[in-house]
This record gives sequence, structure tokens and C-alpha cells, in this order.
Amino acid sequence: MSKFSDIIVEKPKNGVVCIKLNRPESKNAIRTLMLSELASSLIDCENNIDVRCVILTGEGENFAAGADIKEMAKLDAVGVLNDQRVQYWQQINNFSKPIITAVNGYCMGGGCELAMHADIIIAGRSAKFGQPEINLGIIPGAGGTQRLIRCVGKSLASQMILSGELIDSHKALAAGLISEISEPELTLERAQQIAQQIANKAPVAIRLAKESLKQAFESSLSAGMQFERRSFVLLAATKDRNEGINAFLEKRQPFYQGE
Ligand code: CO8
Repeated sequence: MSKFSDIIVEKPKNGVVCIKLNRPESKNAIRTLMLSELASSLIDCENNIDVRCVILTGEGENFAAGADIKEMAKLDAVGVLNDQRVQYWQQINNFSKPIITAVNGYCMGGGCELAMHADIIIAGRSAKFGQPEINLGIIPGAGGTQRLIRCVGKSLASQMILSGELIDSHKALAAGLISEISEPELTLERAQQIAQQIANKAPVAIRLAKESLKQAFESSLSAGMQFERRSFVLLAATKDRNEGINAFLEKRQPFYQGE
């Protein structure tokens, strides 16, 4: 029996784990229990060398319609100040392996913020993205104001956050929030294809590539370049780098072991 109730964690297959948010009757609204289970499942994935890439998606027709408003209604200011969810968001942010979010349907509020914690977002044609917190008299609270502006730029991020207006998948693609659109019934399959490509690469190089990419969000160009350079040098000392180069020269597929 699974130790989780609000998420479904599938067994790793060829290095890929699929995690599904599982409250379809509430459009996968993210309550504290769901977020804690998600953080805990990612810690399991972190510690499992058989996991090289994670797909995050929603059970049913939607990714997630945001934080659970019914639960939020019970919190006063002190409750919000002491909110345990902050540590779970931090744990999700600290996850070192690549995450692909596969979105169908609504991806709103905390759902959009969760999607933006991933490295790659792909979406079905009918997906809708937004930060509608302003309609509730609040603002995004899990990085939405900071991450969305870095993804889509000032004007569109401001429009979405100040007006609460949703955008469709085509606008999300044009703005750079997502990297691909698929037919809704093929979104997960496409995420699996991308995840498989990632899982087949050298794990240490993937980890350092992800860390370097995250630096671009968090530091100046020169600090990011320095981080990239050090990571590049470090990789020169890995067995997988020799394996990758030898495999190319010997015209065969590489076999990477994360060493
Ligand atoms: N929370 C709780 N329940 C929800 C949520 C939600 N976010 N969204 C939908 N539901 C529930 C509905 O209450 C309804 O339940 P019931 O049948 O018991 O009444 C069920 O899901 C189906 O929803 P609807 O009947 O409303 O379905 P529609 O197809 O008519 O509409 C929408 C779908 C447009 C998605 C609509 O449900 C909606 O607008 N939902 C709210 C979206 C929203 O405002 N999201 C932002 C929430 S606030 C937030 O995310 C802040 C994050 C801060 C994180 C900080 C952490 C530290």
C-alpha cells in the first residue's frame, strides 16, 4: 500500500519516476498534506540512484487549480506566518534531479508556482495558466511574482498577476513559460520521451547542468559564468565524461554510471 494519499508515485522505469497530484475532485487543489507528500516523495527520489528524472503531472483533466482555498480560509496572519508549507516548497526547490511538469487543464495559483519549480514545462493544447490570487485579495505566495517575471517578462507577468487573467497554451509557449504544446492525450507520453532522453545522459553532468541553469535565475552573468566554468572543469574528472567521449570516437552508445 502506498504511504501517500494525495499523490500517486509510480515505480521508477528506466530511470524515470512519474508523480501525479491526486485530488481530481478538487481540481488537484494543493493542500498542505499534498505538498508535504510531494516534498517527501522527492526526497525519496533524491536518495534513489535508480531515479534520474521526475515527471510531475495531475491525475484527471487538470494539473492543479492552486492552493486549497478551503484550507487557506482557516489560517489567520500568524497561521500564514508559521505556515509549514514554506519548508515543503524549499525542499521541492532544492531537488537536484530534473523535473518535467506535464500540464493539462488548469494550472493556476500555487499550481502554476509548482509547475515553475520544474526545469521544463510542457502542456496540452487546452491548458490554461494563471496567477489569479488577486481575485481573492491576496498575491502569489510561493515565488509566483519572482519566477513568472523571469519566465515571461515584466509586461505579461504583471498583466497576469495584477488582472488575474489566464493565458492559454499558445500564449504560454510564445512567452517562454512552456517549451512545447501537444495534444492533451499525448502530453504525458511526450513528457516520458523527454524524461527518457534525460535519464539516458550522464547523471553528474545532468546535475551540474541543472545547477548551472538555476544559477542564471539567481545570480549575475559573471557569477553564473564562473559557476558554469567550475562545473565544466569538475566534469573533466568524471568517468562518464571519458565514457561519453570514447563512445563517440568508437561510434557506439555510451553507458553512463554516474561516476
Ligand atoms: N481550492 C479548493 N478547492 C478548489 C480549488 C482550490 N484552489 N479550485 C477548485 N476547487 C474545487 C471547487 O471548490 C469545487 O469543489 P465542490 O464541488 O466541492 O464545490 C471543485 O473543485 C470543482 O471546481 P468548480 O466547480 O469551481 O469547477 P469549474 O470548472 O467551474 O471552475 C476553476 C474551475 C476555474 C479552476 C475554479 O474552480 C477556480 O477558479 N478555482 C480557484 C482558482 C484559484 O483561485 N486558485 C488560486 C488559489 S490561491 C493560491 O494558489 C495561493 C498559493 C500560495 C502558496 C503559498 C504557500 C506558502
